Amino acid sequence: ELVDIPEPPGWPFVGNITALNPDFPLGSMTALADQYGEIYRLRFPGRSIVLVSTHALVHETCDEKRFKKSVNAALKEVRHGIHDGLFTATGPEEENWGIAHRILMPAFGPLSIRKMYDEMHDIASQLALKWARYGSDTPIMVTDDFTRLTLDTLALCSMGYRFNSYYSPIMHPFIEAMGDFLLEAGQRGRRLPLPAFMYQAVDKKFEDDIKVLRDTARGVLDARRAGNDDRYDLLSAMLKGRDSKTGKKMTDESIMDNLITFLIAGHETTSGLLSFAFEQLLRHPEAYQKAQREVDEVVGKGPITVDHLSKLPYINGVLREVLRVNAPIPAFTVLPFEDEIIGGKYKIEKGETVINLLAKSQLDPLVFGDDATEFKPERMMDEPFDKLMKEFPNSWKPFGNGMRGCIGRPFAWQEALLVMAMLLQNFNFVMEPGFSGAIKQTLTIKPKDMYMRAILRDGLT
Ligand code: MNH
Repeated sequence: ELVDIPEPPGWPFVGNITALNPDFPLGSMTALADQYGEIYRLRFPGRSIVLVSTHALVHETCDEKRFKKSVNAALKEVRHGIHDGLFTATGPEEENWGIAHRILMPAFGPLSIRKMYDEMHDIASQLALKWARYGSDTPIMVTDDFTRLTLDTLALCSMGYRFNSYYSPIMHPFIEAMGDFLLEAGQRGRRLPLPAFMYQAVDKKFEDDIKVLRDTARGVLDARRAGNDDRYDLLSAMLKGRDSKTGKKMTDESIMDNLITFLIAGHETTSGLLSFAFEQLLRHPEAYQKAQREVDEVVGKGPITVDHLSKLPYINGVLREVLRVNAPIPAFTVLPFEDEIIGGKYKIEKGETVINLLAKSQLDPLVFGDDATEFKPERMMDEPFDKLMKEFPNSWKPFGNGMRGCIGRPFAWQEALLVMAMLLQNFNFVMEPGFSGAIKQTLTIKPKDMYMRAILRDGLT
């Protein structure tokens, strides 16, 4: 028996557009889920979306035989700048996606990422040095400094480029252009239908920002080709790699698309993960103590090596639990190849966008119990985590799904473990009073206006 999917009442012409707070659409989406339940539909001019909030329904839409990634309205705008790069490609029907995917999978494998350890360590120690120099009286804008860290790490490890962001209040022109480009891409989807000339100035700026991104990538690529250095990074993997299936190499355009893609896809997400991790540890002193004790026991006072990182089971649990309760990408979108029925009773039409609301489904009490909303790193340590993945596949999806899942996961994991270990080893942290717990949403989410202070434990190691 089919059941109608609930729909909040809308307005003529604009439908449910006013149901979403433009500054924090996620908040509106979860509130509507609380009101309407496991599934509901929103209608906008010319399209509709279905939002699902339970593990059972998300599990169904993760079936890649029935559903595929949907390049949503914001991602379509991002395509103006990075085309069919890995993140924004529609799927295997775009040949460049497959070529890049096959060439880059090994380059993002754990063994290749290990080779990037020294450069990750370089950027992480610069952050520790900066915070040590601040002294314990200076409130640290946590998310901004983590974003400098993740951007500088990505640029160095992907193409040997140094943004040197830490000591500059003005971001590097590339970073500035990237931020403005992403902001405008998000805003275009909400444009009022005014005559084109009204948007001339913002459109020009959009094109100019894209030019800065591409000119920078082109410059790095040309310089690498002209030089004869033999460094290993993602750029060299792309320049040298040949696709096992088609025998083709990546084109220069595709290499540039993907260089920019890594910076876009990898910086806010990892920065959000680290920021939420410190928020949670500071809210849960017991977890904080355990994490710090683990670093003291495993690493002690000396330098952190890549081998230490595989011996931090509790911090692994912390990071996974943070991604469960505060996924930086709190939803991902798919669409059905054909008309579909999910949950045995809800009909979704071919091509209609389905939003998997991780911010709800990853808190499903049927999977995580009555304490599903609480932060408990123990439940995400290796053994219970492996059990969870077997018992409830697709209950933890912060890296997305299947072949369109995150290619940068080992990169992000190594970086996050290293930074957690280094900061806990060297500092004690306190939350600066006044933090409201609010969230800032762009393409990702992160804590809004969170400041903390860093107190050196001994000297810096
Ligand atoms: Mn990442 C895809 C989350 C770090 C590069 N990433 C995805 C998706 C999610 C995601 C979710 C799927 C999006 C979708 O279905 O539309 N990514 C994360 C998180 C972190 C992260 C939570 C850190 C924590 N990602 C990184 C890093 C890089 C990266 C670091 C690059 C170095 N991610 C990608 C790319 C894709 C992706 C590239 C697209 C892969 C594909 O579709 O082929």
